[in-house]
Amino acid sequence: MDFDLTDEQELIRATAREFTDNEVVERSRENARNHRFDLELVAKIAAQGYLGAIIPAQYGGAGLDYVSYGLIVEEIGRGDSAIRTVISVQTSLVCSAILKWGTEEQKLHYLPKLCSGEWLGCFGLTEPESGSDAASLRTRATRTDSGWVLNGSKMWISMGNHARLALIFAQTDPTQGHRGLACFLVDTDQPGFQPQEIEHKMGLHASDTASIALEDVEVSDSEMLGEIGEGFKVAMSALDSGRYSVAAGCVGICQGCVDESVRYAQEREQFGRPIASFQLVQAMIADMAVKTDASRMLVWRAGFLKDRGRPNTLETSIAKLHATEAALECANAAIQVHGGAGYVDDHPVERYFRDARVTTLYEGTSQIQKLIIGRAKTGINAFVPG
Ligand code: COS
Repeated sequence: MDFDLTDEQELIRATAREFTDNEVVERSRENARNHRFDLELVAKIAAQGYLGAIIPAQYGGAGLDYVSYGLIVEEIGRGDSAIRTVISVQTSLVCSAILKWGTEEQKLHYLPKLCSGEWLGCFGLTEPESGSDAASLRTRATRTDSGWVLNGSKMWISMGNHARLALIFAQTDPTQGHRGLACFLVDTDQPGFQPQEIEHKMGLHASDTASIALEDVEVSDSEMLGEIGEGFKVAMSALDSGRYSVAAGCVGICQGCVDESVRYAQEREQFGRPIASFQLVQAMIADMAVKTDASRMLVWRAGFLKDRGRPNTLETSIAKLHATEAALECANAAIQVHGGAGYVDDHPVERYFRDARVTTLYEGTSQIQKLIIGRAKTGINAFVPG
């Protein structure tokens, strides 16, 4: 077993770290305070090649392996989860789905625009009445003479207001359950595509989150991704990549909590000495360090499997479950180390806490990850239809 990164991976990590320190950290507090979806920063991220890291060069991507992608996402996640969400959605949910399921024509048409950042994409799976039970979604795709028409609504869609391309999952035949679902590549310029900003979120203030109404949105047959009935598999395979990306971003939050807590504990003095010298403070930092390392190892294992084309849904769920819960625990502990100072945004730890909170919800809740893991271990499916 080799825990060393290659020279190229070390360089990619160092570059992403420098970029994060110089460009992302700089802006994160103000963007969060102003609820600003920073398109200028998105353009810089695209210029770095971070929107299509795992997409082959022939389609405009950087052609990197999954471990390298995870290293990039970890660094950006340390800087700002809101902008990390852009990378995760664009690269993992949108680009990886097109790469896996698209025709050659679709790949050549969409991927270069997405990798370059010319277009943003969003992933329209979740609905007001369908979250964990993704197969129960109600958006309908109805056959027409020239293709399909979509009607329904989507909820909690990252980048839904700015995306030029939306992957919309819709039911073609309700009697077929998950085998009736299809995925459509929807041009968001159409009048029937109506996104609306979701306001008053607890965290990710600098990210764009939308609800989307779909009213008679027309799509052609050539805009279907995969075949009729393959929509659920498109979604699940995209989530295999998306959950990995969220997990890697959470390793970044964990690492940020360690770094910030160590720095603060060394500087802050109480009872005549730095609080870093107190055993109870060291215990909190040690717990954070262990959680960070364990999460990172799980992410690297999942990346290792992906790079070898081996099954990894279980390992990805394990990494996502552990890293997201660890991020929340580390952020909570980091605020404790900072005391009152951690309760305002002078330090990033309060933002880490608010931004980490959603990660145990989106791309499959912690409970869903546990049931995926439990099913794999026991062989018994706990997702029994009611
Ligand atoms: N990749 C490709 N195909 C997959 C897959 C994967 N990772 N996981 C499952 N499938 C396929 C299965 O092979 C099966 O195929 P068949 O129809 O040929 O048998 C089909 O999909 C159904 O699989 P499964 O039985 O696992 O489906 P379930 O209904 O049991 O899935 C869960 C239930 C809860 C796992 C699923 O609905 C889920 O992940 N929900 C959470 C959704 C989510 O993460 N939402 C967040 C949205 S993005 S913010």
